[in-house]
Amino acid sequence: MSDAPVDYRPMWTELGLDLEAHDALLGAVGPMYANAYMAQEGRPEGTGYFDFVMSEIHGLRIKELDDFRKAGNKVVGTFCLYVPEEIVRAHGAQCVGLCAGAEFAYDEVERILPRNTCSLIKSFMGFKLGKVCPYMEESDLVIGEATCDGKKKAYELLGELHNVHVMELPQMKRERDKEFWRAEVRDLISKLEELTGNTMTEETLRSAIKEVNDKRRALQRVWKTRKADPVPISGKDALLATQIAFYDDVPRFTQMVNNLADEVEQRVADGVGVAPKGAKRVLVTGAPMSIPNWKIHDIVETSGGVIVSEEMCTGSRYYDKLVDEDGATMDELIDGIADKYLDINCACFTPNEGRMEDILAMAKDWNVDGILHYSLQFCGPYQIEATQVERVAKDAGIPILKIDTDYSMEDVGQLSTRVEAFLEML
Ligand code: BJ8
Repeated sequence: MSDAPVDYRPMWTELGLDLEAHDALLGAVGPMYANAYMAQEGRPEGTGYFDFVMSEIHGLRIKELDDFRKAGNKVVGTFCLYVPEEIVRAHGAQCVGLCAGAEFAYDEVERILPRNTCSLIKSFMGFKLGKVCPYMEESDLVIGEATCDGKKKAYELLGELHNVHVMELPQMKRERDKEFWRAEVRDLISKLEELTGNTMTEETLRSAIKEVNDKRRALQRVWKTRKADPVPISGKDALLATQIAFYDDVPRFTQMVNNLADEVEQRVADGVGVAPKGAKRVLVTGAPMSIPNWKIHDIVETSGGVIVSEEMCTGSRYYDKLVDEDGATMDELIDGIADKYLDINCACFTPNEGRMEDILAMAKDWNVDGILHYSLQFCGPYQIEATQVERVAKDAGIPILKIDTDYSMEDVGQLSTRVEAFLEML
């Protein structure tokens, strides 16, 4: 067998990517990854799988999805945690997370979106307009969700360029909101039946629930080891695991994360860490961080601190709760899925007391020295909710640092100074 690198360019061309722009994107992400990840010392060996997945992010995984589609199956792209992966998989389709974490084609984006739009929205529109995201182009359907106003309106524009279905999401969590959301999940089932030509059965649904729960259980195992001091895995690697969880093959990813969990559990037993015992322990909370957004973790962990937990959609909100596997009927299973997803504590909800409770519980259980609240500029929900997070943290006697940023690297120097001062003060 030849070890010559595979040429994915014909596949990218077939997908309609702009090869020159795509080269520029990959040319930027590679060094970012090397700087942030390969420079770390004492990483668990199991993180080698993430290095491999990242090296093939637009290669092997896209080829797998491409082959899957060419065999007559469907791929569904999502931007938010509220879209139930179980329902997608129970229709024989695969689900990939699309949230983009880098600035791209902003000139084009700012022709259709206001400049003061959050980086996350600008990024996904930029990836679409710049024709650089093979995951988007492999998606037969993109499922959006009515969370914040910016996303809602951006999906209308995206809908002019791609096949988009938007799920309506209540903004509160009362009994009648729950009923509404359960109906919305059932509408999604009809939509997916139409897309895939497959009818979900109790058996396919049970199996999908179990598979996705297994993925969450594996991530929970790694998360729990981060309670130890010294901490056996960096926050950066733990964040990467969650980011990859959104698009990797589910059973393979679960297996690899369970292997990593075996290793980091052993590290805890042996007292082996990636940071010295006593390093300042930080909980990060706020908006999600999509690949290749590793900015905050990198700053904290190169400033001598260590991130031990993420209360965010690329963190605990993704894996801390499981879907009920014991529903006796198809309806009970579907309701169990709807209820689990509505229980995610996104700042788009009012009130959002559950998030405050989660932050405080996590701060205690992971024994944190301080909290870092992360918001993207122009994100009303998280920037405003930061006031409440600050209040509950202060009431509990936990120091907190609030950071508002974007995807550019221009403020790294200034943020590093603030983070260093914060860590020193802890
Ligand atoms: S469940 S956090 S993934 S909506 S940063 S686009 S809120 S203006 S991302 Fe999110 Fe789902 Fe909630 Fe999670 Fe709007 Fe804010 Fe931008 Fe945001």
